[in-house]
Amino acid sequence: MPITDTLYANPLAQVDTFKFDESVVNVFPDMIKRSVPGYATIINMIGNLAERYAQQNSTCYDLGCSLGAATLAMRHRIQAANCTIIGVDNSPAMVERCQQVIAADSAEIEVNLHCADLCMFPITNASVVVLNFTLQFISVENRSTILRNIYAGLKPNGVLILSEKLAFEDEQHQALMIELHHNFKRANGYSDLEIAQKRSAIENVLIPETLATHRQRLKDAGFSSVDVWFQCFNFASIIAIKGTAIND
Ligand code: GEK
Repeated sequence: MPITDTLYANPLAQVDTFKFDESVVNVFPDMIKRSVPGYATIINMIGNLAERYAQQNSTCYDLGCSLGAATLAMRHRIQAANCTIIGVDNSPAMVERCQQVIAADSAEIEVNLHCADLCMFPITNASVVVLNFTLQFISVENRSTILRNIYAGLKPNGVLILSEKLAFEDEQHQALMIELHHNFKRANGYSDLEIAQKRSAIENVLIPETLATHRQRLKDAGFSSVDVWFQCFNFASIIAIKGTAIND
Protein backbone atom coordinates (compact mmCIF):
# COMPACT_ATOMS: atom_id res chain seq x y z
CA MET A 1 0.00 0.00 0.00
CA PRO A 2 1.54 3.35 -0.97
CA ILE A 3 1.85 5.86 1.89
CA THR A 4 -0.64 8.74 1.56
CA ASP A 5 0.90 12.12 0.72
CA THR A 6 0.10 14.53 3.58
CA LEU A 7 3.26 16.69 3.22
CA TYR A 8 1.27 19.90 2.78
CA ALA A 9 -1.85 18.94 4.77
CA ASN A 10 -1.12 21.18 7.77
CA PRO A 11 -0.51 24.95 7.64
CA LEU A 12 3.25 25.62 7.36
CA ALA A 13 4.74 28.79 8.89
CA GLN A 14 7.04 28.90 5.87
CA VAL A 15 6.70 26.82 2.70
CA ASP A 16 10.20 25.68 1.70
CA THR A 17 11.27 25.15 -1.89
CA PHE A 18 10.25 21.67 -3.09
CA LYS A 19 13.03 19.04 -2.99
CA PHE A 20 13.07 15.36 -3.92
CA ASP A 21 14.21 14.31 -0.42
CA GLU A 22 13.40 11.34 1.81
CA SER A 23 9.99 12.76 2.85
CA VAL A 24 8.93 13.05 -0.81
CA VAL A 25 10.35 9.60 -1.66
CA ASN A 26 8.17 8.03 1.06
CA VAL A 27 4.93 9.33 -0.48
CA PHE A 28 6.02 9.66 -4.12
CA PRO A 29 3.85 6.98 -5.79
CA ASP A 30 0.72 8.39 -4.10
CA MET A 31 1.74 12.03 -4.76
CA ILE A 32 2.37 11.61 -8.49
CA LYS A 33 -0.73 9.48 -9.08
CA ARG A 34 -3.01 12.02 -7.32
CA SER A 35 -1.28 15.04 -8.91
CA VAL A 36 -0.67 14.15 -12.57
CA PRO A 37 -3.79 13.38 -14.64
CA GLY A 38 -3.11 10.33 -16.79
CA TYR A 39 0.11 9.32 -15.00
CA ALA A 40 -0.78 5.60 -14.81
CA THR A 41 -1.81 5.57 -18.49
CA ILE A 42 1.39 7.33 -19.54
CA ILE A 43 3.55 4.85 -17.60
CA ASN A 44 1.68 1.91 -19.11
CA MET A 45 1.99 3.34 -22.64
CA ILE A 46 5.72 4.05 -22.18
CA GLY A 47 6.01 0.26 -21.93
CA ASN A 48 3.98 -0.03 -25.11
CA LEU A 49 6.13 2.55 -26.96
CA ALA A 50 9.36 0.95 -25.70
CA GLU A 51 8.21 -2.42 -27.02
CA ARG A 52 7.63 -0.79 -30.41
CA TYR A 53 10.90 1.19 -30.57
CA ALA A 54 13.55 -0.66 -28.54
CA GLN A 55 16.19 -2.00 -30.91
CA GLN A 56 18.30 -5.06 -30.28
CA ASN A 57 21.75 -4.46 -28.77
CA SER A 58 20.77 -0.94 -27.69
CA THR A 59 20.27 0.99 -24.47
CA CYS A 60 17.04 2.56 -23.17
CA TYR A 61 17.32 5.51 -20.81
CA ASP A 62 14.94 6.72 -18.09
CA LEU A 63 16.19 10.22 -17.20
CA GLY A 64 14.81 11.47 -13.87
CA CYS A 65 13.70 7.92 -13.11
CA SER A 66 12.44 8.60 -9.53
CA LEU A 67 11.27 5.20 -8.23
CA GLY A 68 11.61 3.53 -11.62
CA ALA A 69 7.97 3.39 -12.80
CA ALA A 70 8.90 3.99 -16.47
CA THR A 71 11.98 1.78 -16.14
CA LEU A 72 9.80 -1.11 -14.97
CA ALA A 73 7.18 -0.48 -17.66
CA MET A 74 9.94 -0.73 -20.29
CA ARG A 75 11.60 -3.70 -18.60
CA HIS A 76 8.36 -5.67 -18.70
CA ARG A 77 7.51 -4.93 -22.33
CA ILE A 78 10.75 -4.82 -24.33
CA GLN A 79 11.15 -7.89 -26.54
CA ALA A 80 14.28 -6.83 -28.50
CA ALA A 81 17.30 -8.96 -27.68
CA ASN A 82 20.22 -7.70 -25.62
CA CYS A 83 18.72 -4.39 -24.46
CA THR A 84 19.76 -2.77 -21.22
CA ILE A 85 18.06 0.06 -19.32
CA ILE A 86 19.87 2.93 -17.62
CA GLY A 87 17.98 4.97 -15.00
CA VAL A 88 19.37 8.33 -13.90
CA ASP A 89 18.25 10.57 -11.04
CA ASN A 90 20.16 13.18 -9.06
CA SER A 91 18.25 12.60 -5.80
CA PRO A 92 20.22 10.12 -3.65
CA ALA A 93 17.04 9.27 -1.69
CA MET A 94 15.17 8.43 -4.93
CA VAL A 95 18.00 6.32 -6.33
CA GLU A 96 18.43 4.39 -3.08
CA ARG A 97 14.70 3.53 -2.99
CA CYS A 98 14.65 2.81 -6.73
CA GLN A 99 17.46 0.25 -6.26
CA GLN A 100 15.17 -1.61 -3.84
CA VAL A 101 12.22 -1.44 -6.25
CA ILE A 102 14.30 -2.83 -9.12
CA ALA A 103 15.86 -5.53 -6.93
CA ALA A 104 12.35 -6.72 -5.95
CA ASP A 105 11.38 -7.05 -9.63
CA SER A 106 12.23 -10.30 -11.34
CA ALA A 107 12.16 -9.31 -15.03
CA GLU A 108 15.30 -10.21 -16.91
CA ILE A 109 16.45 -7.06 -18.69
CA GLU A 110 19.51 -5.58 -17.00
CA VAL A 111 18.87 -2.23 -15.25
CA ASN A 112 21.69 0.06 -14.12
CA LEU A 113 20.86 3.04 -11.92
CA HIS A 114 23.02 6.13 -11.58
CA CYS A 115 22.77 8.94 -9.05
CA ALA A 116 23.82 11.71 -11.41
CA ASP A 117 22.79 14.99 -13.00
CA LEU A 118 21.13 14.12 -16.28
CA CYS A 119 22.49 17.35 -17.80
CA MET A 120 25.98 15.81 -17.79
CA PHE A 121 24.97 12.22 -18.45
CA PRO A 122 26.42 10.54 -21.58
CA ILE A 123 23.78 9.06 -23.90
CA THR A 124 25.10 6.46 -26.34
CA ASN A 125 23.69 3.68 -28.53
CA ALA A 126 20.15 4.64 -27.41
CA SER A 127 16.94 3.44 -29.04
CA VAL A 128 14.47 4.82 -26.45
CA VAL A 129 15.01 7.79 -24.12
CA VAL A 130 12.35 8.76 -21.56
CA LEU A 131 12.06 12.15 -19.90
CA ASN A 132 8.81 11.58 -18.00
CA PHE A 133 8.00 14.87 -16.21
CA THR A 134 11.68 15.62 -15.65
CA LEU A 135 12.75 18.29 -18.16
CA GLN A 136 10.35 20.70 -16.43
CA PHE A 137 12.69 20.66 -13.39
CA ILE A 138 15.78 21.63 -15.44
CA SER A 139 16.57 25.31 -15.92
CA VAL A 140 15.18 26.57 -19.22
CA GLU A 141 18.60 27.62 -20.55
CA ASN A 142 19.95 24.03 -20.24
CA ARG A 143 17.02 22.30 -21.97
CA SER A 144 18.30 22.70 -25.51
CA THR A 145 21.73 21.23 -24.73
CA ILE A 146 20.10 18.21 -23.06
CA LEU A 147 17.85 17.50 -26.07
CA ARG A 148 20.77 17.88 -28.49
CA ASN A 149 22.82 15.46 -26.37
CA ILE A 150 19.92 12.96 -26.44
CA TYR A 151 19.48 13.37 -30.19
CA ALA A 152 23.20 12.77 -30.78
CA GLY A 153 23.11 9.60 -28.61
CA LEU A 154 20.04 8.11 -30.31
CA LYS A 155 20.37 5.54 -33.09
CA PRO A 156 18.45 6.18 -36.34
CA ASN A 157 14.73 5.47 -35.73
CA GLY A 158 15.29 5.97 -32.00
CA VAL A 159 12.74 7.94 -29.98
CA LEU A 160 12.53 10.40 -27.15
CA ILE A 161 9.36 10.29 -25.03
CA LEU A 162 9.00 13.69 -23.38
CA SER A 163 6.19 14.22 -20.85
CA GLU A 164 5.69 17.69 -19.41
CA LYS A 165 3.31 19.95 -17.57
CA LEU A 166 2.32 22.58 -20.14
CA ALA A 167 1.72 26.32 -20.12
CA PHE A 168 -0.66 27.97 -22.62
CA GLU A 169 -0.37 31.32 -24.36
CA ASP A 170 -4.10 31.96 -24.28
CA GLU A 171 -4.77 33.32 -20.80
CA GLN A 172 -8.34 32.04 -20.64
CA HIS A 173 -7.26 28.53 -21.62
CA GLN A 174 -4.34 28.65 -19.16
CA ALA A 175 -6.75 29.60 -16.35
CA LEU A 176 -9.17 26.83 -17.36
CA MET A 177 -6.43 24.16 -17.42
CA ILE A 178 -5.21 25.20 -13.96
CA GLU A 179 -8.75 25.15 -12.62
CA LEU A 180 -9.42 21.69 -14.08
CA HIS A 181 -6.09 20.39 -12.75
CA HIS A 182 -6.90 21.70 -9.27
CA ASN A 183 -10.35 20.11 -9.49
CA PHE A 184 -8.61 16.83 -10.38
CA LYS A 185 -6.40 17.15 -7.28
CA ARG A 186 -9.38 18.05 -5.09
CA ALA A 187 -11.31 15.02 -6.39
CA ASN A 188 -8.27 12.94 -5.40
CA GLY A 189 -8.51 14.14 -1.80
CA TYR A 190 -6.16 17.14 -1.70
CA SER A 191 -7.52 20.13 0.26
CA ASP A 192 -7.33 23.73 -0.97
CA LEU A 193 -4.57 24.31 1.61
CA GLU A 194 -2.51 21.36 0.30
CA ILE A 195 -2.96 22.54 -3.29
CA ALA A 196 -1.94 26.12 -2.40
CA GLN A 197 1.10 25.15 -0.29
CA LYS A 198 2.38 22.63 -2.86
CA ARG A 199 1.92 25.25 -5.58
CA SER A 200 3.98 27.74 -3.66
CA ALA A 201 6.72 25.13 -2.91
CA ILE A 202 7.05 24.12 -6.56
CA GLU A 203 6.50 27.52 -8.20
CA ASN A 204 10.13 28.32 -9.03
CA VAL A 205 11.25 24.69 -9.35
CA LEU A 206 8.89 23.35 -12.03
CA ILE A 207 8.87 25.67 -15.05
CA PRO A 208 6.22 24.68 -17.64
CA GLU A 209 6.52 25.82 -21.24
CA THR A 210 4.11 25.83 -24.17
CA LEU A 211 3.74 22.94 -26.56
CA ALA A 212 4.97 25.23 -29.36
CA THR A 213 8.21 25.89 -27.43
CA HIS A 214 8.78 22.16 -26.87
CA ARG A 215 8.06 21.34 -30.51
CA GLN A 216 10.44 24.01 -31.80
CA ARG A 217 13.23 22.98 -29.42
CA LEU A 218 12.88 19.31 -30.44
CA LYS A 219 12.86 20.22 -34.14
CA ASP A 220 15.91 22.46 -33.62
CA ALA A 221 17.67 19.56 -31.90
CA GLY A 222 17.20 17.55 -35.13
CA PHE A 223 14.16 15.33 -34.51
CA SER A 224 12.37 14.64 -37.80
CA SER A 225 8.92 13.88 -36.32
CA VAL A 226 7.56 15.55 -33.20
CA ASP A 227 3.98 15.05 -32.01
CA VAL A 228 1.75 14.66 -28.97
CA TRP A 229 0.56 11.11 -28.27
CA PHE A 230 -1.17 11.90 -24.94
CA GLN A 231 -2.71 14.96 -23.31
CA CYS A 232 -5.01 15.54 -20.35
CA PHE A 233 -5.52 19.18 -19.35
CA ASN A 234 -2.06 20.76 -18.88
CA PHE A 235 -0.14 17.46 -18.91
CA ALA A 236 1.11 16.05 -22.19
CA SER A 237 3.50 13.52 -23.60
CA ILE A 238 5.35 13.96 -26.89
CA ILE A 239 7.05 11.38 -29.07
CA ALA A 240 10.04 12.72 -31.00
CA ILE A 241 11.60 10.42 -33.60
CA LYS A 242 15.12 10.59 -34.97
CA GLY A 243 14.69 9.79 -38.65
CA THR A 244 17.02 7.70 -40.72
CA ALA A 245 19.67 9.65 -42.62
CA ILE A 246 17.54 9.21 -45.79
CA ASN A 247 14.36 10.87 -44.41
CA ASP A 248 16.15 13.53 -42.40
C1 GEK B 1 8.26 8.76 -13.22
N1 GEK B 1 10.07 9.96 -14.34
O1 GEK B 1 7.74 8.30 -12.19
N2 GEK B 1 19.21 15.18 -13.02
C2 GEK B 1 18.64 13.99 -12.72
N3 GEK B 1 17.40 13.88 -12.17
C3 GEK B 1 16.73 15.01 -11.90
C4 GEK B 1 17.26 16.29 -12.19
C5 GEK B 1 18.55 16.34 -12.77
N4 GEK B 1 19.14 17.50 -13.08
N5 GEK B 1 16.37 17.24 -11.81
C6 GEK B 1 15.29 16.57 -11.31
N6 GEK B 1 15.53 15.24 -11.35
C7 GEK B 1 9.38 9.74 -13.05
C8 GEK B 1 8.86 11.03 -12.46
S1 GEK B 1 9.69 13.27 -11.11
C9 GEK B 1 8.38 14.25 -11.64
C10 GEK B 1 9.85 12.14 -12.48
C11 GEK B 1 7.59 14.87 -10.57
C12 GEK B 1 14.64 14.16 -10.91
C13 GEK B 1 14.06 14.33 -9.51
O2 GEK B 1 14.95 13.93 -8.50
C14 GEK B 1 12.80 13.49 -9.58
O3 GEK B 1 13.02 12.19 -9.12
C15 GEK B 1 12.44 13.49 -11.07
O4 GEK B 1 13.51 14.15 -11.76
C16 GEK B 1 11.13 14.24 -11.40
O5 GEK B 1 7.92 8.44 -14.38
O6 GEK B 1 7.83 14.65 -9.39
O7 GEK B 1 6.64 15.67 -10.99
